[in-house]
Amino acid sequence: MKALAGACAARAASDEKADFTLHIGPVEVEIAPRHKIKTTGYNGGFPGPVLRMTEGKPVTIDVYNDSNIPELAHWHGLWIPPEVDGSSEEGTPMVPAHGHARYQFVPRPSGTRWYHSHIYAGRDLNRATYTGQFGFLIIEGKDNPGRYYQEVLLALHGWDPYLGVMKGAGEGSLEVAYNRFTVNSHSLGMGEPIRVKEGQRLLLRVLNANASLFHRLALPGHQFRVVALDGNPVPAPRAVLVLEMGPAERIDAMVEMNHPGIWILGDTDEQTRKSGLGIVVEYAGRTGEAQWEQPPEETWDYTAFGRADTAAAPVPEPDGRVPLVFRNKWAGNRWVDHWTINGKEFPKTDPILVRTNRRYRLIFDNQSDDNHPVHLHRHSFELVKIAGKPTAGVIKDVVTVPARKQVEVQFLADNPGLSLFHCHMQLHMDFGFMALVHYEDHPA
Ligand SMILES: [Cu+2]
Repeated sequence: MKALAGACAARAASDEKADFTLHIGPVEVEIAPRHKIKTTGYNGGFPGPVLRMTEGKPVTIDVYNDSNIPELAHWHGLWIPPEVDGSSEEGTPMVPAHGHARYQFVPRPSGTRWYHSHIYAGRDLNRATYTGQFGFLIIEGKDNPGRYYQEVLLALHGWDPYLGVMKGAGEGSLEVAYNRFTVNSHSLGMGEPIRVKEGQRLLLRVLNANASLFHRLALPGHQFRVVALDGNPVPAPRAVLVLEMGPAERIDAMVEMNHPGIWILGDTDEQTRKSGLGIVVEYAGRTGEAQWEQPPEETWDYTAFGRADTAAAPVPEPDGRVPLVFRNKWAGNRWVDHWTINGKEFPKTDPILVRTNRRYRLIFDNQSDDNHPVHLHRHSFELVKIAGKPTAGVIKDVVTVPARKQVEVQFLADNPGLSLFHCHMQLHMDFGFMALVHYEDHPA
């Protein structure tokens, strides 16, 4: 089907009604008593509405931009054309201030996806992913087996951002920090709890919609059985005590409700949890204060969910290998670092050249002291090696490359057109950490 975007409002009015409508505009949300967040959101609040689609069934989305700046909504994790992907770097037209765009595409693949603003913010922390412009986009598989669980969607976000010199970051470099946090629309204890019954099974779909921070979550007395990463079922579902996720990552986890009480599902970092990052889980018939217990130290390891037989059945050799070296460039004391890929800052970064239907190994070499959650648009990739450890079968669209480590992923170039590759930390992507995939056999 033909991809359309940027149609004018008059034209849309004469067309069929859209399946979904988003209004971008100013919102005011009381995340805690006497603490209102004034930001830009979708349809009057945050998170935006849950967009539920069926894999393979075409959808029409109308986006009305009632804000004063040109905006873009990016449909994160979908295999759709660049004209509708929601990235100006790929050629998607901006939604003008007080303008409108209509998007039509075929949603795939199935799983936990999301949508968010995809514009430049720079040092303006009232823009892009710092705002309330984020929401779940769930693509149901064609043969969805009936639900035997209660589904709970949790989107994590940080508020009142500021630029400051952080402990542990590059010496003297500015990073973004946050004074408040929310899970969905409220700080810990301020919204409705997750109400459960003993013996019930929950499917948690967790999204880290923070513009720059990693989060580690625990629920005292319970285990998370991780069944999907970035919405894609993992070969080896496994129970863990702590979920760790970088910006833009999603985790689907089953939780058996077998430990009655009132609990805090929250960030393992005390300061972050006390600043709001958590939600109360309340068993029927239980009352009292919500309880927290610090979980034991546990290392998050993507390869734990991968295929164990990598020696016998390794990921096939690629048609091409693309080494990508990440470095920061000191810009001065109390300045924001710049970022380079193979020595160059976007838009001067070298294109990643591919040909249709060939397989490419991206070799990420992080020569910086930060962890980077890197994202490839319009494609999914398979994890091949994490810090020297081989794996296979874990399919993602964001992967965290740990500081001073290497990560290898492989993808099939089967979706021609420009595709953006970038660090999902807003400050990093805005200060150089982006590159474009070019299909040599389909010049843009
Ligand atoms: Cu980064």
